[in-house]
Amino acid sequence: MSTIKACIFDLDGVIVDTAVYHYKAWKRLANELGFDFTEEANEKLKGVSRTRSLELILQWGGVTKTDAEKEELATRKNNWYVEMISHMTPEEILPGAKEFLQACIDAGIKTALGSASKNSMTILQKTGIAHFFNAVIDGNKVSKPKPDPEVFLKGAEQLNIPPANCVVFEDAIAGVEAAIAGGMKVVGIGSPEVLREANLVVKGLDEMSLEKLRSL
Ligand code: B16
Ligand code: MG
Repeated sequence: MSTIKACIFDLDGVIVDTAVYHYKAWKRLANELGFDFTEEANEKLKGVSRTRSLELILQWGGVTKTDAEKEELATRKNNWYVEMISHMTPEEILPGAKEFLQACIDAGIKTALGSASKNSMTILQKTGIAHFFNAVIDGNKVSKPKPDPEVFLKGAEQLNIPPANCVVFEDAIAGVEAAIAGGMKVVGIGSPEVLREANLVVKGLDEMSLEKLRSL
């Protein structure tokens, strides 16, 4: 057992739930292109980058687009999404997130954000939680999407903590895989049947404690 010196948190699905906003924006785009997009399909996009999400949606709709058209479509979706998250409030922080972040800080454990979203800073600012993180690594700072460990390794590097002393909190399978590939422990947020590879799975950060963290 190695000492836990840092916790790295995914954003969407762990600290806040912006999946509904992503869903509304992707659905609007799909409808404009002439096909539907279900909430079930949206589940498959959790933790997946914007570019990859668009590719999958076009594939599901049986539509082919050029690279330039894809860029325009991704921008169109993002503009709708950004408009929606600009109205986010501190009430949208998931139960237990702030309390667990504060418990980590009080215990001298460093904290970082490790998210695929290029809109992370807007979300952190609108919900008033930017000050809880010693480092923020988001979609603007990485070139390889999860399950590549780049986002978490950069977080550990910025915190100056070896990966073996870090714990990642993730709700997506690709994120759990990324943490493991980076040599870190991982707490899955969601269902144990889905996040099988995680060292521990809880329903939300309201179920986390320093005792559980130390037992990993
Ligand atoms: P953006 P996470 C991910 O956030 C979302 O789960 C995923 O649905 C989204 O496509 C991705 O961010 C990119 O977001 O379009 O804002 O750059 O779970 O890694 O915090
Ligand atoms: Mg997530």
